[in-house]
Amino acid sequence: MQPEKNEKSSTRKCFCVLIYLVLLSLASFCWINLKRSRWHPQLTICDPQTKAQTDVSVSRLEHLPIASLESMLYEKPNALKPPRTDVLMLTPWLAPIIWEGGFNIDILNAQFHQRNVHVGLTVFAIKKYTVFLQIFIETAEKFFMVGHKVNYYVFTDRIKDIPNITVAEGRQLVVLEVPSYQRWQDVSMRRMEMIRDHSQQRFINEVDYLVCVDVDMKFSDYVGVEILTDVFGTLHPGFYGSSREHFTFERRKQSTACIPPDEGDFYYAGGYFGGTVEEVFKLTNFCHNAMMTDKANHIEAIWHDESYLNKYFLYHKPTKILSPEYLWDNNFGGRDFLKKRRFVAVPKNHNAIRNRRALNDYSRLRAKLKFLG
Ligand code: 48C
Repeated sequence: MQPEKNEKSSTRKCFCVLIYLVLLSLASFCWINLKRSRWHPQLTICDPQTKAQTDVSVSRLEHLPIASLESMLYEKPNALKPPRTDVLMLTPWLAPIIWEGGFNIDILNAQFHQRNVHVGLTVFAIKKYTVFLQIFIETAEKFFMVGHKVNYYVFTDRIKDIPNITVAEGRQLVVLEVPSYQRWQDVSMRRMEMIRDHSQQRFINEVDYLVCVDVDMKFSDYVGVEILTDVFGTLHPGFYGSSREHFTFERRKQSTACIPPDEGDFYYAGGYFGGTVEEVFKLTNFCHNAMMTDKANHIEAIWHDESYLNKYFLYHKPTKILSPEYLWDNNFGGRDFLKKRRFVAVPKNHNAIRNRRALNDYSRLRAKLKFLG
């Protein structure tokens, strides 16, 4: 009995040792993989679930296009010497302010051509303002986003008064028929609603960026892809040097456009804003809804759509700001800091326009100029 019993116990011992060795090798195999995976994520990991996730994320990244520019020669930027010291080049929230000398257009054009960017330029020519379209489009052909794809979106109530202008290759003139309003203030304010609705119905499928401007203007120097960003505003030419309390914000608490006297970064012009279609949709939707709330409460902000735009930009900061180079009135004359006048007001023949708006504008601009000293 004894030898048999010994034999059984030695077999049992061998079996236990074998199990122990298998478990040890399995544990060490997992430990090594876990350790190595920390440094080489593409390696397979014990847990099949984690492996699947890793594979997916790697494959999604692999399909990203590699953004690379062709070699080009230009002056080296100097990390210790800013291109300009006479003007503010960057806001406290790190949004560039766009001035001549502050950017290299060749680099920017290469970047935006690589993205095959398509830009929409919206302009409203309601009632007698159709008279401004010929100069507006002709000068845009010469100076606006030259070499890039551009859609001119002309909103009008007078289709037959739209001049027949042939635009260059890669550009198209789209005429959008919209209703007019009796009051010039309503014509101006309803632009927000119309840009919002058309952004949703059409622009989102046709262009990447929108630039939304007044029509009684002309381009007089280059306006290019340097202005493109998520969302931008433009410094009003009458207030770039004003202190905050001199900004003509809406101050009545009853209005949705109200800005308290101790708030405000800059005074933005109502006639020049833009950005991606998505961001312009959000901006115009906010402004339109704010206007409708005020209308229901029988109040209208002091400077109409411009007041609501300034309220929006106070709490939804622009990611770029255009300098007064991008919106100027030659009646103000020149300034040392104004190296370029890219987009300027067209002298209004009040009789031709027969619209109180022009006269009001003039008295308004004169009233504002007193702050310039
Ligand atoms: O198209 C019209 N028709 C009008 O009767 C009144 C305004 N407008 C649009 O709103 C034009 O696009 C104007 O440029 C804009 C309001 N802006 C101005 O009148 C001055 N540029 C401030």
